[in-house]
Amino acid sequence: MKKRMSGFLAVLLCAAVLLSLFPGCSRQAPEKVEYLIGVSQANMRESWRLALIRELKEEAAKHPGVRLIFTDATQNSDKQISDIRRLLACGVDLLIVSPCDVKKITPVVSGVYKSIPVIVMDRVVEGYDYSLFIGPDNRSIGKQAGESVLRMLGGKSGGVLEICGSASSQMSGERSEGFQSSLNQNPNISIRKISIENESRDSTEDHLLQHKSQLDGIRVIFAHNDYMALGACRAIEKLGLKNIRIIGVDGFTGENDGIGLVQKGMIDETITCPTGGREAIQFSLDILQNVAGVPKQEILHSHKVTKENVDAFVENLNKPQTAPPKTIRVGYAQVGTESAWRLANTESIQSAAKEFGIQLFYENADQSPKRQIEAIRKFIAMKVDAIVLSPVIDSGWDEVLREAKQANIPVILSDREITVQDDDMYLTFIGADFVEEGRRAMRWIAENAVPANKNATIRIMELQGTVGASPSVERSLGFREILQEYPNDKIVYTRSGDFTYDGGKQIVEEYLKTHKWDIDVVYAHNDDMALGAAEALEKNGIAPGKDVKIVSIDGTKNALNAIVSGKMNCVVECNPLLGPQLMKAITDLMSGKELPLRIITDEKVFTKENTQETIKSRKY
Ligand code: GYE
Repeated sequence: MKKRMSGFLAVLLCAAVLLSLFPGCSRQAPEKVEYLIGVSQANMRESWRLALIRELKEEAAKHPGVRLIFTDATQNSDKQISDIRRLLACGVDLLIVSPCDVKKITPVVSGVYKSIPVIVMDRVVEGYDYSLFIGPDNRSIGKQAGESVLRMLGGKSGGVLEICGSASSQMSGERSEGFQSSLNQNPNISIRKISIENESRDSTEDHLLQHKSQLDGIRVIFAHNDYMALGACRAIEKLGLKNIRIIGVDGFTGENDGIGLVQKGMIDETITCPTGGREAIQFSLDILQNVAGVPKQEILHSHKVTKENVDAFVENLNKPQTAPPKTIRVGYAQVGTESAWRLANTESIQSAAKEFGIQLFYENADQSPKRQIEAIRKFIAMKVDAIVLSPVIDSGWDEVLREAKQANIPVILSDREITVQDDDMYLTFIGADFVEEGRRAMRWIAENAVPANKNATIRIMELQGTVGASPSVERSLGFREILQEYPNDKIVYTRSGDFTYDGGKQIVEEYLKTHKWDIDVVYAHNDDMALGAAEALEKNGIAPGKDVKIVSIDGTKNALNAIVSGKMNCVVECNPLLGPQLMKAITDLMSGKELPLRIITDEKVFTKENTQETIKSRKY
């Protein structure tokens, strides 16, 4: 009895301590708390992070029963790790974390993700052990700034000063990469770089006043955030220098924030970097209420705001959302009918259009890019409200997309990506991370295809998809990225099977015409080619899944059944059911809502250990 009393007192004491540490920790607060969300912020010093906190609070306030608890890691990873532990001890239902240092926080996030959902903000952790990542595309921000510098210098030579943030910052590294990739177009530009560890206005101003020679010959400054841009502006003023253009990043509307500085003419341009706070709360509720269609990554758009468009930008910011038009008309240029995945993808998009009451004009291009271009021109002539393109290959789209842009018809990419001169040729991409799919396939091979003796080589046959199609290009890239870590594993034969069953079959038959079978692993860019290859192997007395390992990508029912029957060994999922997300995005767009730059779907890896339970409910 005495022992039980002391135990109860100890729990009471703990609860009291937690309550004192986190007053919000109590679920018994005045109004009933339904969801307790912990927010671990890297620091509460930077304006961008304070804006994120503000937006999280504003959005949460719209949802009764949602309670947020914040921690401030003061830019110290060890503190952030203990903050996260304390939030867990507080019994939060979901964790939102904006990492100080992604390398140090990654294992902690993976651990937490085993017990509760985790939303990662701003800087993505390594791997995919989290529920959702919301953040900017820092390379695109740097690239846009570089394009502005090229425009400002008008192709002439000139000195450019890049004011970077902390040298260890993932954000700054990526912005620099994007910046450099644009400036490479004009070799006459000389770049000078400085790094301001705390990324603040005053440190930037002080640094430039103490090292004014760093401004010699400088015509344009690109600062990785608006506060460093303001610091540079103040230093230039104090030094009496003239005609130096300044570009910042973040684009908040306060007096001394990016938009305000552009409106006052203190800086020439800012590139917006939205916080994603609103989306984080909306998705937190979707996750906690098991709403379908939560993506794996939501990459937010960044816009250039200049003297010329600042007023229109601010006006648009404050524009209330409108009801979508009664009937939304959408032109949909599909790849073809080449695989089970494709058929499921088309079905998902057509049925979701019905559900959303969207009028869909569907064109099947039978894997011909030319027919897709014709289809898009037809949609432009029909004056549809939006065009959805699933491009057969990734290049050759600039001209026809420019026509769609001139006709003011937004283009959304579904499933596959393209390379275009101007990134604003399309609005959003919804689909998978094909590079990661390739990595996952090779990671499985590295762990499961063990050579007969340690010096033996694992011989891999690669069945590639359509040449020039983004899934083929990127599944090859991701696969080779991991392959290089395993010198004993070699791709000895690679051919394109065009993502078709017959294509996969023919490759194996071709090989056996001139070779005796000496392949340890067949890596197929999709299930259909893998199943075709398996048929050809069986016909030649080689047991697929046993004599040779079969690894593919998609996750169709046929392939999952082949895993259960032992004819295939691993299938990396690529989700074809993009319909609901696509139709929601189009409806949002038609209501005046800003769409993210990229929406990346959530996917699994199937092996004999975890396939059986999935097959029954598999829709495709
Ligand atoms: O893997 C394949 C289809 O674009 C992701 O295309 C899609 C691919 C998919 O032919 O089955």
